[in-house]
Amino acid sequence: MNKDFLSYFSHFPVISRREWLKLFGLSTLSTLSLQKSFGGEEARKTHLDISSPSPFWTSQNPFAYEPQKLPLIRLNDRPIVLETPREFFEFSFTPNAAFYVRYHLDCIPNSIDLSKWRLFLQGNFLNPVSFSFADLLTRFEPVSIVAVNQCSGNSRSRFYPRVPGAQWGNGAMGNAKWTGVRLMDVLNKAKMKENTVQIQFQGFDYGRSPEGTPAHSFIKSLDRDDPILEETILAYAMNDEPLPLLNGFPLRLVVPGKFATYWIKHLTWIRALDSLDTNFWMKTAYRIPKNRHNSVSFEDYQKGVSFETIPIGAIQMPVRSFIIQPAGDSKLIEKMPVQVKGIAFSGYGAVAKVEFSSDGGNHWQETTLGKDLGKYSFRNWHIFWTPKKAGEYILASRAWDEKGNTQPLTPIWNPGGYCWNTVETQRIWVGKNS
Ligand SMILES: Nc1nc2c(c(=O)[nH]1)N[C@H]1C(S)=C(S)[C@@H](COP(=O)(O)O)O[C@H]1N2
Ligand SMILES: [Mo]
Repeated sequence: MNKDFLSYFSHFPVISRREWLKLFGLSTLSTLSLQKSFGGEEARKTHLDISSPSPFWTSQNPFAYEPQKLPLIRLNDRPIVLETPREFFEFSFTPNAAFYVRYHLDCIPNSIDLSKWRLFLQGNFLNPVSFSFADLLTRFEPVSIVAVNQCSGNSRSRFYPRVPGAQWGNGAMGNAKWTGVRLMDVLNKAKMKENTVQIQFQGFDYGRSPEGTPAHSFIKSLDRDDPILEETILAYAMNDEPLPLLNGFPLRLVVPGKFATYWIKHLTWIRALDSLDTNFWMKTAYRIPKNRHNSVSFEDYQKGVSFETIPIGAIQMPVRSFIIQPAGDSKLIEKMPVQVKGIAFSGYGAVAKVEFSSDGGNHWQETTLGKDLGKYSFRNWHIFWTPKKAGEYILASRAWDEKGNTQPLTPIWNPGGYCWNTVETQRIWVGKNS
């Protein structure tokens, strides 16, 4: 197992051009021009082969400069998609200005008049109401929670063979203190009817496609009997500041422990539904294999073997951990202790233990956990490590949560590129000191 684990990360296996084209649904004819860029040994030596898993912590893209944001890694600009650089994860709280950004639709407002803004409760309620921003601030008890917001496709660039979708490194996540009002307090004012089965959420961003099409509106729903509704909040503050526009100003849903696709930004409409939501974003997109690691074999998938799927909201975020420092960008020195630092989290409960390995996963040592900021938060960890002699090392970290869940050592695969939580490695070089 450890051998597989190491070889997976040390080499970058290549998928044949035919397989790659098939995966992306392209015909050979239309892709003759790709042959040059993706085929041939020469290209492989000088370019990152995008059919292989990315060896980089974050994606390798130019920086973008957006209002209210530090320079962030640009995956896309229509719609805006930005990744947080690795350095910001040294802190337990991700600064608002460095927090990653993901949109599906490209029409977002440049300004919002809070005196006109309303949150509408519609559908299967006895008392459909709307609230102003001032109502939210004054008529409800404020509550705060520290919670990790992670995109379902975080680390998608690790999938081999690669899958379509934003080729995120590990930076499609962030941890913040969210303050707002309880979803249940708001729902109770509108009085859900007995036969309500789901609550639907929509923000005011939209796409240029016709109304009613998936590319016009991004809409997600949570089951009425999901216990997470009790902990879900409508947040107007992020790290004790108003939300940055790109992270959902003026109000966003915070669903602790669940993937961020449910954390609707610019929240404007809450609808009580008396039948299951069958919109594209629930029924077709964001679905995962229904099994322990939400993983299927690529070969079976290619053969068309069918598998049962569930919406990604049916699970919590699987446990993960990351080494943030050392980052492999400079040599360490033999016999000199260094502090290895990182973060861990799990959607299933508190992080119980984080282990560290300096030999590619053959031996593991327990690390020291940092401050407990709540079970849905990043948990910092560190360990002092002394490389005994010069050479190359493969560092790794592996977290366990209080439910006994841990990270797989071997890669998972699914066609959406979701739920990656395989142990991450960090290659390190140690130099001689004499
Ligand atoms: N209104 C709206 N909310 C949204 C989305 C969106 O496209 N529109 N994308 C979701 C997805 S898939 C993710 S990963 C998170 C990203 O949150 P962030 O941009 O604040 O980091 O927002 C979620 N909420
Ligand atoms: Mo996402």
